[in-house]
Amino acid sequence: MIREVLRFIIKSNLVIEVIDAREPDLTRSKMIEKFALNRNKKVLIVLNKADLVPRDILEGWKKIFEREGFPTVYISATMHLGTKILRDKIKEVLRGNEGTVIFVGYPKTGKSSIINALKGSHSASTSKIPMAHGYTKAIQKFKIDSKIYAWDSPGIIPPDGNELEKVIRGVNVDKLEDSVKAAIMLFERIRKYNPNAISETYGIEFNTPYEFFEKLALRRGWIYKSTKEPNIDEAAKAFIRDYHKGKIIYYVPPLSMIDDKNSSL
Ligand SMILES: Nc1nc2c(ncn2[C@@H]2O[C@H](COP(=O)(O)OP(=O)(O)OP(=O)(O)O)[C@@H](O)[C@H]2O)c(=O)[nH]1
Ligand SMILES: [Mg+2]
Repeated sequence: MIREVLRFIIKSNLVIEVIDAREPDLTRSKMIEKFALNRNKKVLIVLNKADLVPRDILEGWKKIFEREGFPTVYISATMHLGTKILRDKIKEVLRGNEGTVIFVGYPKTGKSSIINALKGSHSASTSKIPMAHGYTKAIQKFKIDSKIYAWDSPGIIPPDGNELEKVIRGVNVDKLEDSVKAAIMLFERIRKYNPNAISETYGIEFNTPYEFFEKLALRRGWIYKSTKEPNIDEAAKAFIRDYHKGKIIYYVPPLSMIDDKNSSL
């Protein structure tokens, strides 16, 4: 799967790396960045889900990535905020030249939502691309500007790292060995950065993560028929899915901003 992504990077002129603005450090892929830069491809970073993060924090991350040499924009694909800025940035980075763009990123960072937001009324064109197994599948390109196209199917980077990192990197919850354990790790991380996020999102009061998942399961009617116990596994999965859907508001500030403003974090 990753090989397919690398092949598209090689065929493109610009790589747009989509990351989750709540967790920029954990949802960027330095491997993909290096691969692209080594092949003389430009890399533009998009911090998506910006509706969940305050502007000064977004500006802080943008500065950090730009200092590293990556042009960076932040947007909210689902709220259609920043799409013009993104379009203009793509033009600027390509310096008026013709080009094809590939969107890459971990699952659930919002690649498809961005593509949909950018498509708007622009027409799509099709080209035949040979795929694995000897089949030829039509891969759509769509127009971003008069001379700029983007591949319609984004490159998905398989989630790697430890259990918590995999969850933050959009792993499919059904692939987790122990979804309750993983959900508790996510729960603790969210609570560290926004102590009220979970109770506010769900309107549930609790003292422990376990109690939260029990109450969530009971409220949704997820109960084992035989024992009448709450199915906390189902609740844990739903919680992780809600996180992926951008329903839980918290963010990790850049280290430099933590030191400046709030050394207790
Ligand atoms: N709050 C918020 N949620 C968003 C935003 N963009 C996408 N989402 C949500 O995040 C989830 C994933 O979005 P997708 O566009 O499907 O992400 P993707 O990167 O294409 O995901 P894969 O195809 O699984 O790799 C969806 O539930 C979106 O509604 C955003 O700007 N803000
Ligand atoms: Mg997608």
